[in-house]
Formats: sequence, C-alpha cells, structure tokens
Amino acid sequence: MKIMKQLVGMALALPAIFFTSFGADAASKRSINDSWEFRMPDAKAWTRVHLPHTYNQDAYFGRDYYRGKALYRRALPIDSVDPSKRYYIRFDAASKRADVSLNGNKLGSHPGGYTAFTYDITGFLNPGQYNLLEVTVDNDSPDIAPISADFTFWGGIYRDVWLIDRELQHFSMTDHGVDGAVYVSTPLVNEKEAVVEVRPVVTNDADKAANLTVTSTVTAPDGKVVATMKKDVKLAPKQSMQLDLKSDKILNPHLWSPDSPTLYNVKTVITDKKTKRELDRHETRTGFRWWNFDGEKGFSLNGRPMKLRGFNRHQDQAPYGVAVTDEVARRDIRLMKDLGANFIRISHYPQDDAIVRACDELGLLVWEEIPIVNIVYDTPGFADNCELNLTEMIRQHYNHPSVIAWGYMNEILLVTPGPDRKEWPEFRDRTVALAQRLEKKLKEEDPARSSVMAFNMTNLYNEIGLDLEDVAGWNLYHGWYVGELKGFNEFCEDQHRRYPDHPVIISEWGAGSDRRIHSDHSRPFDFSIEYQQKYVEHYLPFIEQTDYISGSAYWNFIDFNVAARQESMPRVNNKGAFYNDRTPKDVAYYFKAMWQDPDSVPVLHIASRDYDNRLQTPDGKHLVKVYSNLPEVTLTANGKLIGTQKTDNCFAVFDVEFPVGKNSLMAASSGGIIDVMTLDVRPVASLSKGEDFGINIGSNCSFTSDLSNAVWMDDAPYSKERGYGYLAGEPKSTTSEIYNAADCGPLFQTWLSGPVEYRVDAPQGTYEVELFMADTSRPAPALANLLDKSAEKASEAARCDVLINGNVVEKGFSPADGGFYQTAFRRKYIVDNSADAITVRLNPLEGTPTLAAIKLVRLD
Ligand code: GCB
Ligand code: CA
Repeated sequence: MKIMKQLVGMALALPAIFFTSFGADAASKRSINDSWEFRMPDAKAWTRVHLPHTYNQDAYFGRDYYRGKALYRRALPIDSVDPSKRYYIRFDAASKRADVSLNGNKLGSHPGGYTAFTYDITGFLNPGQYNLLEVTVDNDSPDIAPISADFTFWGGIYRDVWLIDRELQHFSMTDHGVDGAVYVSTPLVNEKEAVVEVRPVVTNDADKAANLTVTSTVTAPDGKVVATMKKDVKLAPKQSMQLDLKSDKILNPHLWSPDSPTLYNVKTVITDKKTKRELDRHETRTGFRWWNFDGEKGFSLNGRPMKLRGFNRHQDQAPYGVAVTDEVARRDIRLMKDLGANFIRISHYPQDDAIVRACDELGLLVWEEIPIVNIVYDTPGFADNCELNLTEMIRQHYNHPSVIAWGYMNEILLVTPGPDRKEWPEFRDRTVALAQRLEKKLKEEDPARSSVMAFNMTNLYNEIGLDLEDVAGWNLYHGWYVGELKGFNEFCEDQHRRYPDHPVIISEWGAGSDRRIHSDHSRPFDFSIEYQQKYVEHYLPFIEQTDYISGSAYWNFIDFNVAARQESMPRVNNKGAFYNDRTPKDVAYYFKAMWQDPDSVPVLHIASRDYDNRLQTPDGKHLVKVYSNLPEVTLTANGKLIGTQKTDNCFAVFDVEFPVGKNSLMAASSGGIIDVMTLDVRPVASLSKGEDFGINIGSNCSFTSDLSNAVWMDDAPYSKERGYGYLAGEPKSTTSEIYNAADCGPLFQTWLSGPVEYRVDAPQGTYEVELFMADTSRPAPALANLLDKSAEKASEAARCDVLINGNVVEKGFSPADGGFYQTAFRRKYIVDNSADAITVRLNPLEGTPTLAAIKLVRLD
C-alpha cells in the first residue's frame, strides 16, 4: 500500500520516463544518470538531481561534514519486459554503503564506496508500470573502509548507473560487479611471442539446457586477427561455468609500454551452437608487456630498466567534490602524461573505469588499491568487506594492461596504538592477520600482478611481518612532517642496507604550498611556494639517480579536499603539483623538465606564475627561477639581457632588478624555445596616505590576500635598513585553523609570543594601527556562548597590557575573552605619532601574549 502511494507520487514527478522504452533486440547498456530525485532523511521535499552526485558540499565549509544516510529514487525506463531477457542495474560506485530496492523489494546492500556492484532485477520488474528504484546511501558505516584517513568520505551516487539487458545465455553479470565476466590475461609474453588466455564465465539463465559456442578473437591494432579460440559448452538450466581459452602463440607481438601503449582487441562471443545466433558479446583490450621489480636494480618493463615517474591521484574537483564526469578523469591522466609521467598510484581507493581506461590508452602504469588506511578496527564485518572490495577491484579492473600492482593497506600503523601501549599486541596481530588474508586473496585472484603496501616513516612494518608483499611502498615526508630533507636520503639508504632484496617504491612524498605565501628563505611547513619547490628539487634527483628505488608517486597530483584538515588552507591538503582546478603550479614544470627528453619535449618555464604580483623590494631585486631540461637558459627582462646560465638540476636562478610596473620576462634557449610572462611589481610598501602597510609578524613569509591583494611583509628582528621588526618576542606558529579569519588565516598562524616589542619606523602623523591576534593556547569551544558568564574572562588565557607608543590602549587584555580561543581578533586604534616610529608593546600579566600581524594606514 505504501509503495503504491509512492508510485503515484513518482508518476506525477517523473511523467516522461514512463513512456521511454528499453530493451530492443540486441543486448543493450545505457546510463541512467538523469532524472533522479534526492532527499536528506529529515527533508520532506525531493529535489531533482543528475548523477554523478554527492551530498557533501558541506565538506568545503566545515570540519564536521555530514556522515549518514541520504535517499535517492528514480523510475526505471522500462515499459515492456521481454521474457527472453535478463535485466540488470549496475552502480559504478555509491559511497560508502548502498541499500537498493526495486518496487519495494530489496535487491541488496553493497558495502564499499569505490567499487561497482550489479543486481539482477529481472524478477522484480512490473511490466508496463512504474518501476521504482530506491537507493539509500550511507557514508558513515563503521564496518567499511576507510574509517580514518586524510580525505573526505564523500557520500552519494557519484559515478554512473547503468541499465543493462542480456539474452538468457550471457557472460555472467553477477560476478563482483564485473560488466560481463570475461577475464583476459597474457600468461606468456616476451619480445618474440605471446599467448592470450581468456576465461569467460558463461551463464545459462534459461529453464532448459543450452548448447553454446564461445569464440574469442584477438585483433591487432592494424585490424589483423592474430588469434582465434573456440570452445563448445553445454550448460544445464541455471548453470554457470568458467571456460579457459588459450590462444596459439602470437608471434612478434607489439609490446605495450608508456611510450607506445599498443592495445589489442579481444572480442568474445557466445553463439547458439545450432542456430549460430549471437547471444552475447564482450569486447575488451589487452596489452603485451611484462615487468619486474628488483631490490637492487629497481623496476623494468619489457626487459628494460624504467624509472616509475608519477603521482598519486585523488578524484575531487571543486565545487563538485567527487561527483565528476569521465571527462575529468581523462583530462587528469592527460595532464600527468604531458609532464612525462609513466605511472600513477590510484590512491587510496579504486577509481572510475574511465581512469584506468585512459591509463591503458595513454600509457601510464598503474598501482591501484583499496582504502584500508591508518588503522584496522575490529568492527564486525570490516575484514570481510575489505576482502570483498579487494576482490571487486581486481576483477573489475583485471583486464586493464596498465595495471601492474594491487595494494591493500596505507600507513596502517599511523593511528594504530604503538608498541608502548597495552592494546598494541591485539592491534598488531589483527593488522598482520588481515594483511596475510588479503595478500593470499590477492595472489589467488591475480598471481600475475605485484602486491604492494604503503608504509610510513618507521621500520616497524618490517619488524612485525607486514613486509609480506612483493614491493614495499614508502611514504616519506622528511623535511616536511619530520626532520630535514636529507633525512629522506638517509632513510632510503638505511632501508636498502637492511633489506637489499625487497623492491622499494616511494609511494608518497610531498610538501604543501599556498599561492599567497612567499619567502626567499623558505622553511619546512611555512607553506610557501618556494619551500615546496625546494623540497621537490631535493627529492626528485635522488629518486631519479638511485637505482634501487623503482620510482615514485608524488603526493599529490592536485590540492584536494580534506574536510578535517587545517593548515594554511583549511579543508585543503595543498601538496598538489596542480591546484585543485588543475592549473599547474610552477613546480609541475620541474617534474616536466626532469622527466621529459629535451630532444622530443623541450621544457622552458619561468617559475614565477605562482608569484606574478609582488611588492617592490628596497633594492629592486627579485629572484626569478627558470625550470628547463635544456643545458642553458638566457633571461631577458623588458627587452634587456639579464644573462645566460647553465641549468643545474633542471633549473637556473637569476637575480633581476625590476622597475615598478609591468615587467616582461622572456626565457630563451637553443632551438628557438622561449617562454614569456608578465610580472607585476607594485611600489614598495609605504606609509604614504592610502596605502596598506602590513607585516606578517612572526613569519619568514610574506602573505598576500587573494581577496584584496593586500600584502603583509615577512618579519625579522628590527634593523634600521629594514625599518621595521621586533625588538622582543619569540616567533611561533601553529597549523591549526584560526576561526573567523576570513581571507587572512595564515596571518594568525604565525606570531611573536612573550613580552613583545615591535617597532615600525614612521614619520610623524596620524595613523590607524591595526593589531591582529589569536589565542591558540586552547581549542575553540564547540559552542561559544556569549551569555555564559564563566566564559567572559577566559581563565587560562594569556593576558597583557597593550601599549602603543607608550600609551596603554588595552589593560588586562586577552583576545580569548568570551571564549574566543583559536579565533581571529583584529582591532584598529587611531594613533597620533609624534615620534619617529610606532611601537607596540605587549606587557604580559598572565601567560604569554601574542601578536600575529600589524597593519598601518596613514590618515594624516
Ligand atoms: C600520507 C597519507 C595521505 C595523506 C598524506 C599527507 O602519508 O597516506 O593520505 O594525505 O600523507 O599529506 O599527510
Ligand atoms: Ca603572523
């Protein structure tokens, strides 16, 4: 009864669909991404949506994005049901769990947000009536990986949904979401000969036996048939059987490689043995290649050494989250390929079929993995679901020749209670047991692919027996999260000394950067564009030059959304080589210069796009870096020759004097290769009327607002030459988010603490002096309640008297009063300056007060 009511509702809502028919003669497959309705559980009204769709736009605005259920529904475009057909619905992904029902009948509940699943809907269709498909998606299941990880667990049906029909005899449609179970591999392949093996699962859904012929044809790219295999099979009613067809030797196969991604077509057909009628057809591509990971020599493809060069990829693009189309997938792979990459780690979860297809076609070798990240909990069903998702990933992407490695755990000890905790033995044993189980499953499913795991920073992985996979991936962040850059080299050398036989790949390395932050003396964790470049320029040559390192995947291809992340751009992990909108950062051209062969792809790039609007410096000089794979670079500014330099480590740095204004820059190299750009130099910061004179106190970096373009200059101890700086105070910083900071977040994340004395040389006159502060000693309360008297004077807050030019402007002051911890505070004071400087003093009364930035504006 309830269902009938809903159906009537749908009839009104979606009239057009009723009349579309589906199920012509041939087997067919079509997407049904259009005409869905969506609602949150507590909403009354349905809204119309088009897939791909996510309900987590809130991940862009706050740490606590919605985790829970949401509802989707749609009428199926089927008006006649052919009794000689089977009907299926395939979801390419719904995150993390999807409960699906048709006309009120439950089809199933699928755990896992990154793999496809298919239901046979034949028995549940109402011919000639509305067929109501309902899906409840839940992105909060504690029994499904990932549970803890540095990315947003976007909820929704965010990939394609398909309606498919087949004859009664067909390739299995219910094998782990595989769209027609036909498994193709190349059990023998070398330069001279290759064998193709095809293992189709043939199903007879009829009530009577079927006599069938299965034929498989392998066609070369030039259209020549190079192998034909054929087998007769008799299936009992409702029987499924896996066949094994092996080709004869194919001579002189064209090998697949990143440089030459040659694909052969494998067409497999089921025909009725007697009538010869074609019942099902499956087409896939295969490639002939073999590879080896070696503990000493690194990686080789088709017998030749090859450094794996690539990126990790997350899939989101603002403002759509992960609800992006196939075009996005293909564009991403093309961008990597353009840089000269030959490898991708599809992290941390299986991705769209379009991604792997593009890798086959454009030539990127693939490591794909399931999302078991940080810790293995013992929630019921967790381990089973992991194994299911592993099996799905392997079967669904089995035929892709680009795939060389499957992974199943990432930094699994990161959040796991360590050896110093009493829970350790339990967690250790559970983690190792799951790894063993998955490793075994992986090899059963696919003995040909390499198995990998991503470790991080500690040898514990080896010590407790997690080194059971073919290749050890290391996620290393020396010079970022820990220690110095050279720690990276030392760690690799040490591992190699201890485990010379275990092949190694650097599965992650990366540093964050923020276009608003710049420094000529950059440091780890300052989020400057310049430090990220320094970091990459240190790691990459070592990876390239060290034979035992098979290669690497930089973390990450893009700046990606992490609702919970803080740092300089809250909700963004900004380690990308590209911005989230896929604009390359300058550093992307360093990868390109390192990876591309100068003879075929000369690279020459003035690396100032991320800093193309600068304040004039007192001496008018600016550093300009050029990335290039060519031996020499000549730089011209405003038509004047600056100089010619030999490149070293694929770059050259010029010290250039620029006048204020638009400066034209040209880099040139042999062969007529040039790069040009315009660099805007604005007048040196001044205290003349109408100017903003800002200082990013406590920081080695300048900060430019992307809202107003105002600049806060970098800080230093006071000197006469500089004309500003601190006389007392200790530079400090945090990576925690500062609330209410609008466009100026990073300003508040660095400060001077303690008794602070700050001086800015300033001629006599009236000024607006604005002080920026935040008390970061305690987290912001979840709900700051202004009426709560107890919060009025924050008890542990640092307290001080604030003096400007010796006059007390605040007494017993704290920016945290009212409970405003971790929150931006700006206040302007009007100051008559009769001296030759403006000085600000914080005299501590309790704790250590802080001053994060200052801005002066001359009024008179
Ligand atoms: C890692 C994780 C990855 C994070 C990355 C980071 O090691 O595997 O998921 O996003 O570090 O940026 O911290
Ligand atoms: Ca600051």
